[in-house]
Order: sequence, then C-alpha cells, then structure tokens
Amino acid sequence: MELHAALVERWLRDYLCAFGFELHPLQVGWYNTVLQPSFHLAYPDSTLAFVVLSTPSMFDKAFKPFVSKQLLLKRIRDPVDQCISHHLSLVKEHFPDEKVHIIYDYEMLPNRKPKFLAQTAAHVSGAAYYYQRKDVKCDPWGEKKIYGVCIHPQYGGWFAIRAILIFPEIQVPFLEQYAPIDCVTTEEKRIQLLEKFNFHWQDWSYRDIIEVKERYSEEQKTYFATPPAERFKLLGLQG
Ligand code: GSH
Repeated sequence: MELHAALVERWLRDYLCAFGFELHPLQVGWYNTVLQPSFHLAYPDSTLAFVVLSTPSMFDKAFKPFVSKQLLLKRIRDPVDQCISHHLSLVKEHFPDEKVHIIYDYEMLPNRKPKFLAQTAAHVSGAAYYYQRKDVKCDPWGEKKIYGVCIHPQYGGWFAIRAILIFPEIQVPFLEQYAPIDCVTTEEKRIQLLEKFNFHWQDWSYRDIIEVKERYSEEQKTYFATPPAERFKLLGLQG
C-alpha cells in the first residue's frame, strides 16, 4: 500500500478499534467485479475503500457512552445508527482535505435495493466469509428462498457490518487481496448454518456455528432482541 493510504489506514484503525469497530481495506474493483452492474459502486477499480464492522465490544466501548451523552440532549431516534454515524462523521472531519464517502448498511436506493451489498463487501475484503446456498453441494431446501450469511473467524455471527468508507481520491492498485477465512468447512456445518440463519435466527444459535473469541453480553442480546420502539425504556428513556 502506498504511504498516504497506509497512514489513512493506520489512523482509521487506531481510532475505530478503540470503539470496538474493525476495518478491512479493499479496492472497489474487487467488489464490483463479483456483482451485476446495477450494484456497482461508481468509482475506478483501484479506489481505496474500507468495510467497517462492529464487534461485540462496540456496545460497551461506543454505544453505551454515546447514549449516555445523548441522553442529556434528548435527540435520539435511532441510537445504534446514530452512534455509528457519529463516529464515522468524526473520521470525515479528521480528513478535511480528503474526499470520504460513507455508505451505511441500511441505506437504500429509490428502487428499494440496498446501496451496497454489505456481505459481499465483507467477503471480498477478507473480513468474513459469506456462506451462500451455492457453497453447499447437495442442498435440502427445494424451492425455498435461502439467504446467505457472513461468519467472522473470531466472532462467528456476533458482529455486524455497518458501513463502507470510500476514498475516491486514493488509488491503491497494489493493495493485496486476502481471501476470507473459510471457518465453516464441512457440508454438514454449512447446511446447519444456513438452516439456523434462515429458520431460527432469533435464537442466536447460528452465531455460535464456530467457537468464538467473544460474543454479545446478555445485556447486549436483550437490547437487540427487544423491538426498537421498546428499547428506549431499556436505555432509561421514554419511548
Ligand atoms: N435503527 C435502530 C437504531 O439505530 O437504534 C435499530 C438498529 C438495529 O437494531 N440494527 C440491528 C443491529 O445492529 C440490525 S443491523 N443488530 C446487531 C446484530 O444483529 O448483530
């Protein structure tokens, strides 16, 4: 990686890791090349981008402190999304001379398609392996629609893909691409994973398909298992 890009990456890593985020660099071309044109990101192939993930510790390191500050201001509608955009906006401010485009995982195009396919971006950046129906040779699902899911080598399914940061003015033609770690290797486990994710996702079990280094705390699980409109009570706010 050229020096400027390396310095950008170092700063991002130092800043975001302290808040429980993880980031993985990629060239926009790696992403575009595996997708149909309607999903392409309109940048030259060698443009530098980063996939941003939240790890289990984001909840304590970023989310709770963010909420307790915002509580005083009482301007909070989407606490999780606002916490993430708060930190990523600070990233933008840190690079005033640099163009930084941010696309969040929940952003939609007018045709209701997502602005970027987060799991594909995570896979091509090497962050987490995207297991799909095509990764299973003999599948038992017939006509059913089966969604794929990313598994992280350290956190299993206990993480979330939050955004892609694009630096349109930084080109990294020599960036090395690492394949994601294939941690769910057997046919049997892959079937189990897709089965659990598609039909039992609410019991959290797909997230433990591999042994993990860290998972969500009971507090964090309760928070995410509660419908968003009722979470304000958990945070000590009126709904
Ligand atoms: N928009 C609401 C907020 O900003 O508070 C809800 C956000 C939300 O709950 N997002 C889910 C999440 O973060 C979907 S990405 N889940 C964590 C996980 O599934 O690991």
